[in-house]
Amino acid sequence: MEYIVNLCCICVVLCLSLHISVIDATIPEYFLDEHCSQTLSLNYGSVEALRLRLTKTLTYPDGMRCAMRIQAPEGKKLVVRIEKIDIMGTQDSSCQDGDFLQVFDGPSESAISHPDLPSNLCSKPDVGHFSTSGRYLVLRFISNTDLLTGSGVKLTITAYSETPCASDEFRCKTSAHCIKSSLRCNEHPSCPDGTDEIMPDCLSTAAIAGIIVGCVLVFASVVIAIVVLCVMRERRKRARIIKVRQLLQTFRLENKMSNGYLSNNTSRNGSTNSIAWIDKSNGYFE
Ligand SMILES: [Ca+2]
Repeated sequence: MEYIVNLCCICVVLCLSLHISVIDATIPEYFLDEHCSQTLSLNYGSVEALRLRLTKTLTYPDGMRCAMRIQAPEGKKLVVRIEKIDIMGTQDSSCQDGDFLQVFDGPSESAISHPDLPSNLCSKPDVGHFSTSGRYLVLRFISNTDLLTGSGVKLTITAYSETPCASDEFRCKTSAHCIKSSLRCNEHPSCPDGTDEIMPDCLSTAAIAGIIVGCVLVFASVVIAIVVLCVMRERRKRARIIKVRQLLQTFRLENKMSNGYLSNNTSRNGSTNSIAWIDKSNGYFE
């Protein structure tokens, strides 16, 4: 019984200790071809991140030349996680004869290409992320062909400040990036090392719901088990009482038999099957 009670306590404590909170998982998503020659400012209050894709449709026109600028809030820089770059075309090793994406580390297309990246990108580079040296980033897409397109581009771009982090910021575990705390556990990695989504600190809503349901089921099972055990215990108790009573009755019967006898006896007046107890002390038994 003590074990069951302890198990109940553990379940309750586990459920109560879960970090259950409503997480704003919304990061706006944009398409590069819808924002040519525009500037997107990462100034959404607590969000300060966006997801970027190349085009809204699977195909794009030939001869496309589209550049978009992204701006971090004052005093911050940008970190870009490369989820996917898959641009098809008549590719060579430098993508020069096909379609490609270019990344400029500055406010305009005249800025230098980012030093961590190839000048032209048509497939995912060796690095999975890069950071800007300032608050601006320019992405330019050029299509030279109208051949098959790839599965596209997926980037997550997040504003960050360098350590020490402010009180409303989260510090990435293995780097000096500070991102908004609201970007933690929103199912979209923003840190270069992805530690803003690390487990078990972050549990998805579905996982939390599953654990709560599991806890409830375990708790209900334990309660049912306790009820069943109590009922069985009560039944065993009653059975023991009945058995004791039967033993007492048997004992009393045997005790009486040891002091007299019970027999089908014929009465002296000739009647049959009458039952009589005759005490041994009266000498009749002999
Ligand atoms: Ca995140």
